[in-house]
Amino acid sequence: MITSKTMTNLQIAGLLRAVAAALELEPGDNRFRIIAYNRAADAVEHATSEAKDLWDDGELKNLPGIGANLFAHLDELFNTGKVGHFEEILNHYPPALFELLEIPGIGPKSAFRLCKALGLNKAHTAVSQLEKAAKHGHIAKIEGFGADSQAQILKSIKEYRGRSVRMLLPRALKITSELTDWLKKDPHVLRADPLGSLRRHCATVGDIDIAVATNHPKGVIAHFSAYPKKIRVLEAGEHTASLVLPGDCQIDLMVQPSASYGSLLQHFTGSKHHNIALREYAMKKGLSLSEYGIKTKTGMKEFSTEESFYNYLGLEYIPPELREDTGEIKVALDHHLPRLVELSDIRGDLQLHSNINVEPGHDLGTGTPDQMAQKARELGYEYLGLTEHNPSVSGHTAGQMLEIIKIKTHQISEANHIHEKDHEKGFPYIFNGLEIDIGPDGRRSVPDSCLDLLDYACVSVHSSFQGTKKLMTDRVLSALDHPKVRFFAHPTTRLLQEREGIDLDWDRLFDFCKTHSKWLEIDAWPNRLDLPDVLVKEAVNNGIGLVIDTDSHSVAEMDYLEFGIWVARRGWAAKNDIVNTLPLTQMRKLLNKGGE
Ligand code: DGT
Ligand code: CA
Ligand code: CA
Ligand code: ZN
Repeated sequence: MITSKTMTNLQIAGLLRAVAAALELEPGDNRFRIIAYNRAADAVEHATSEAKDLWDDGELKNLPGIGANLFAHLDELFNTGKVGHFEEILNHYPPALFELLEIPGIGPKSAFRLCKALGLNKAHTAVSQLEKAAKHGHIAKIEGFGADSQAQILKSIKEYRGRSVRMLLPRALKITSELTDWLKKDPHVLRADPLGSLRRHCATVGDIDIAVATNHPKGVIAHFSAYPKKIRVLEAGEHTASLVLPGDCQIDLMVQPSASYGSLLQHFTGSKHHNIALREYAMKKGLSLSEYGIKTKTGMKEFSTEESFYNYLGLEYIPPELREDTGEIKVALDHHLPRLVELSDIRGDLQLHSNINVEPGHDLGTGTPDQMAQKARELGYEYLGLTEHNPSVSGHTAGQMLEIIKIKTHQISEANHIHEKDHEKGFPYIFNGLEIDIGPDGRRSVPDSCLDLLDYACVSVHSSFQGTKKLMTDRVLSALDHPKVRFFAHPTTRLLQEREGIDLDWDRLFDFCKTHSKWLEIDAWPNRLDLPDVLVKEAVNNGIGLVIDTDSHSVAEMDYLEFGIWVARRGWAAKNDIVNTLPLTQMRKLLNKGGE
């Protein structure tokens, strides 16, 4: 394995996983080290900053999942480009072995035996050599393998080659709701609920897991396996089954009777790290956890609900979004979990693009202000904010921009005036906002004279994504520095599965927001979900106000707000942390004050 001083997070995660795999083959009991390495790999892979940058800034130690030992190894890596201890372990095994581990179903032990039997040594060709050997029937002849595992390996290689990326939530939710409709056609299905990352509302989902409560597991598994949209049945056992749907989407089903349904939900909601931590906590109390219940000295206790399961352990109920082993067990033990924000707490949407033609450089909305207000009313909001993109810089002089904003301001005040009598009857109030591009030099893309006409503005980066952390942060802070600019929209600029986003000095940004009462947006657009959950948690810890909005460019998209709620919940946000849970009267006061 080639290592260097400048390894990326993904490469480091791969390195740590390789060491964990090698440790499985090393003599002695390495269980805890294997867990620690895999865990560190996850932590590094999911970190929002590059480990190298954290190390540069002396902050690598604070990354959860990196203990003293691992820190010493990474320190060596960034200093010298190598980790002596890793090399010593990895050198016991051929590079081909680590490549075979990419194939689903092949673990370190089988990979080792395959490499030995087939003489596989080099990386990069190992998978094709394995495939060739399987096609020629060589694998069936290796001791401990046989024809069945040979066929399975061929299938898995095919899957590995066509492996799809993780799913975004709207697709996962659609698939789940269609499948749930199908499941409910079977009268023996008493309940059906999502599990895993989908239930925890992670930004992306690897596969879909579903729980069913039933007293007829056999029949339910048969009904599930007969799902008309399936491509094939991967597995159908007594309590579990798996299907593949078009687009390489896997669905895992777990069934159990109602009496133990609570522990089933708990066990397969995960996350893996939460479950490991919970298991350790329970073990200290002499209890052992499983999907069937809690084993005590006197026998097995069953739980029909998750609440009773957690309560039995002396913990308050932990909402799925918090189950990531970031301190939730300790806080639940003290009964101090926040009451997480809910969709019904939201009083208005503050980032909406209507079709008021402000001649923007990009993306005008399609709905009229009235249509958007009507939709806001249906959603039960008291207000909405229209934040079209600023008039394009290249196409307008400062004077022309001011004229355009004057017209928009007039249009919005007319709309409010027409509906004035209706406000008491629930017609929402429209705020006059604007989404302003942050220029490469940190300048706002409209003259300040325009801002004077607005109720508020938000600023955001839509171009020039490259730049050092310092430069990018300077840019953002400079653009935020105006009393009418109330929040920073889609702060990382990430596009899930497309663009990683910009590098900012978050501590500096948080400090600035705190000192100047600026808010950060949680953009609920499912491809953005920006701020990401991990940063939401930091913002909440720093006492920074957050705005959850949809960034809608059409009326229908206004339904997406709940995706933002989930991100906020994953970041431990309570109602008080979310600015747009304030009622209209308070929001008006807050915006009219400017700068406060
Ligand atoms: P994903 O699918 O990659 O987005 O992430 P999850 O969290 O849905 O993970 P998944 O589908 O592998 O497993 C679902 C949950 O089941 C996981 O969060 C932890 C829990 N779990 C508990 N025991 C086991 C086990 O033995 N195998 C698996 N695969 N999951 C287990
Ligand atoms: Ca899953
Ligand atoms: Ca699964
Ligand atoms: Zn934007």
